[in-house]
Amino acid sequence: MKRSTGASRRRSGPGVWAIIGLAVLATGLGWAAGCGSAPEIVSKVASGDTDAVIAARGLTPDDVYAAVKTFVPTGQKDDYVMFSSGGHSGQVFVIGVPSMRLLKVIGVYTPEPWQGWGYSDETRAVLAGGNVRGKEINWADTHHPALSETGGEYDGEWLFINDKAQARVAVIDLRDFETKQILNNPITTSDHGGTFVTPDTEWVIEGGQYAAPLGTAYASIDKYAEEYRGMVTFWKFDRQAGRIDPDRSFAMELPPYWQDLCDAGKLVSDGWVFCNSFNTEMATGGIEEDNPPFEAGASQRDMDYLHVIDLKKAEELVAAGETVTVEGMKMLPLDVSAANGVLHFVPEPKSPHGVDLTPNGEYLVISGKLDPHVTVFSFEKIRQAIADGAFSGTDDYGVNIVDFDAALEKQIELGLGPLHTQFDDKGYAYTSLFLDTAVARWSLGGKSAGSHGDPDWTLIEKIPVHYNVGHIVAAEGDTVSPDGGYLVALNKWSIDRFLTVGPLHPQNFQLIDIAGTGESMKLLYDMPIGVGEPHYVQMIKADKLKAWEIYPEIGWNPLTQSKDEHAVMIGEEKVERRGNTVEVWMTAVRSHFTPERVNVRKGDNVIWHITNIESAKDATHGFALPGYNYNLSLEPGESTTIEFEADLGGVFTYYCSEFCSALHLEMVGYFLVAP
Ligand code: K7E
Ligand code: CUA
Repeated sequence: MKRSTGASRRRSGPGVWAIIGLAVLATGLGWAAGCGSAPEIVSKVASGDTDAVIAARGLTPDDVYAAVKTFVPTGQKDDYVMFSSGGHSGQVFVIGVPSMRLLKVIGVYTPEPWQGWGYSDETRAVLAGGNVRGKEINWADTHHPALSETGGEYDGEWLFINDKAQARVAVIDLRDFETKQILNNPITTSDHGGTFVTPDTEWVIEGGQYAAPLGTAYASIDKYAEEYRGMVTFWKFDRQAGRIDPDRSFAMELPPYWQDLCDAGKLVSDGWVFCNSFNTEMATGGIEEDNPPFEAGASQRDMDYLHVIDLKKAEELVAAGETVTVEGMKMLPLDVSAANGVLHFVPEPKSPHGVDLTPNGEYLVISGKLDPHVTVFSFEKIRQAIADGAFSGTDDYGVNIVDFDAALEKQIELGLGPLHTQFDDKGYAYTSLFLDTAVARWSLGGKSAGSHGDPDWTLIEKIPVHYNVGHIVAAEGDTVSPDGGYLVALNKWSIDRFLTVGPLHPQNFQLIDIAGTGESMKLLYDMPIGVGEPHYVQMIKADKLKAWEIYPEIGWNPLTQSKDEHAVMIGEEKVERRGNTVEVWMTAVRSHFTPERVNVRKGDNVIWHITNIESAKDATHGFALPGYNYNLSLEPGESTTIEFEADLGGVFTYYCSEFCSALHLEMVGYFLVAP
């Protein structure tokens, strides 16, 4: 085989060529029936056609390595699945790794027509759970998806995600990848430190962002210190019901600092929660009145406060009735938390953003956006300092401040603009550097030291990414046992990377190989994504997901995850009139709806039950009712009911909007609305 592009520069060069030969061969054999015999393909590889392609496309050995490492042949499946925030789309993207193929878009906060999300009565009711004081909101700013955990490991059962803009949280069932619940936090207007879960998912954490008067109250901004407040909410997740139970949830009142990200303790720190903050200056803006602008006013101090929350103690106080109620939400008042040692502060430098716990739960990695170091606190030292009363003072609200040096384990200089940190299986940490546009690999020391053989707490290498990187995600990289292998940098915009598609640039997910040790990170793949802005992503082993391929029973209601009382079985189809109400029992099967005619009078109340009675995996039917804004996606076995007033007169065709069979175009019926 001819070596065309300096393969000898790579240690693994010959191996690469062998691998690509095998990959091409394997692919070729898969296609053998349609594309010539196996011997022909062997001779194609042997004759150097692969080299010719590589040469013609100008690929380097690194490119070929990356291609082989990420290529998932047709029919084969990915090793990992990423759940990505859909940013402003209010959705969740499901992406395979290493292929970086988009597998699904889950409708969450915004309608998604293909899935009928927001185009049936039941899904509209879920969306309405996110109304703000009764007002419909049809966008979101989703930031942080959180997979449910058991013992600090992803269990593949549930997914949660927040909406920063409206302080909402959503619950997605990973049996059918559908959203089941949306809640609007009644005491605040924005959030950010969510969603994060405790190691057994008893609590879904939602930390606030911009301080405001609690609930629906109004207060002049001159009363900022007295009347404005931050918060963190602990939403109780009922796994059996598959829902958050607001009645068993509670919030904690916090000072009007801007709480940012949170992380839940695990293993040694289980039962504790950590949220950082900025704007402890309590800047209130007002540049038009000669005040410092927010970006300066909120960055004057060298230190802000890491909030250290004793969740177990908070639960006890809530159980003891030490709460007040704000807009129906139980809330632990700030003075109660401060007096009972539920809340402590640790000074943290400098404009902090990410707080990430090491896999053993012992160290907290804090990234200050304006500090080239990451600051590592020891949980044990923090707890000891609290026990010893090693405080450097209290803040204006009476919260004890743990002495910085008493909590500090290490500061490691990584580069400019550190944001977020993830971990691997070898004892490395990875931190995104926004201003450097790079990802730093560094070795953990102390009780987290791994098998990498590098000295403790040391910067090992940086890999440039393209372009401004926000979060990063490693395989199961925020759990108690990260996998290593792959890391994805979530870059904001992608200047000069792809074909120009106008002045709004795609976001760019870059897949990085972190399987090796030392200075060996390799960029593998660029995945532009034309929907923004995805902030955070989690990556789970594919075999942990146990999603259904069809619903378990004919007549299934996805909202209750049980058989629907109005399910229509074969032979039960009918149309009944009672006064001004017309009730329709309909089945859908390839390739017809039964009944095929529904006659009503204008102004009638129509109740329409539809069941897809199929049990074949590829037998989804749509139900489009033009003019009435319905488009249902009825997966095999699914049943739903819609109810509406027949307020548009005329003749409408309801039809199947999913290309389900050769006679799909004939899967249609007439809805006749007589005057
Ligand atoms: Cu964008 Cu986690 Cu909301 Cu950092 S956050 S980037
Ligand atoms: Cu059913 Cu098309």
